[in-house]
Amino acid sequence: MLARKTATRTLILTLLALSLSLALTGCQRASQQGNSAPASGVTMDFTIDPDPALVGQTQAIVTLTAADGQPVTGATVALKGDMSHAGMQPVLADAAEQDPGVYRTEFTWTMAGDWIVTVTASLADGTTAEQQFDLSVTR
Ligand SMILES: [Cu+2]
Repeated sequence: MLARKTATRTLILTLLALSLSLALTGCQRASQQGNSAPASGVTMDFTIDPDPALVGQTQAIVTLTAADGQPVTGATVALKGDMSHAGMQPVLADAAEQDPGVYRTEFTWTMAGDWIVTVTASLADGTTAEQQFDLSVTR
């Protein structure tokens, strides 16, 4: 009798722990909505061409503007695309400066759905600006 009670309690605890961990992983990304502002005073703009994004290869354009309105030149700009669900490889790309303050790269969306693009700009003055952009990709 005592052994059976313990077994039942163990089962309940296991189920509780399992459902809790599922709930946590399911909500992990939902709390990251909205764009986080970069700390350095640099304004970061992220656009894609074509827009709206379709699955496959597109152009991703990052524009960096200083607080005084001048283009931010000489930065190293890295992009990382994550989908809102777990279990996918992130898509990585480095953008090259095409015009002053305008950084461009080819970017391949590997699946339709909601993406979170993290843009990290290492600036010439040694500081780093990072911002996340939400993007929906269709077939
Ligand atoms: Cu996916």
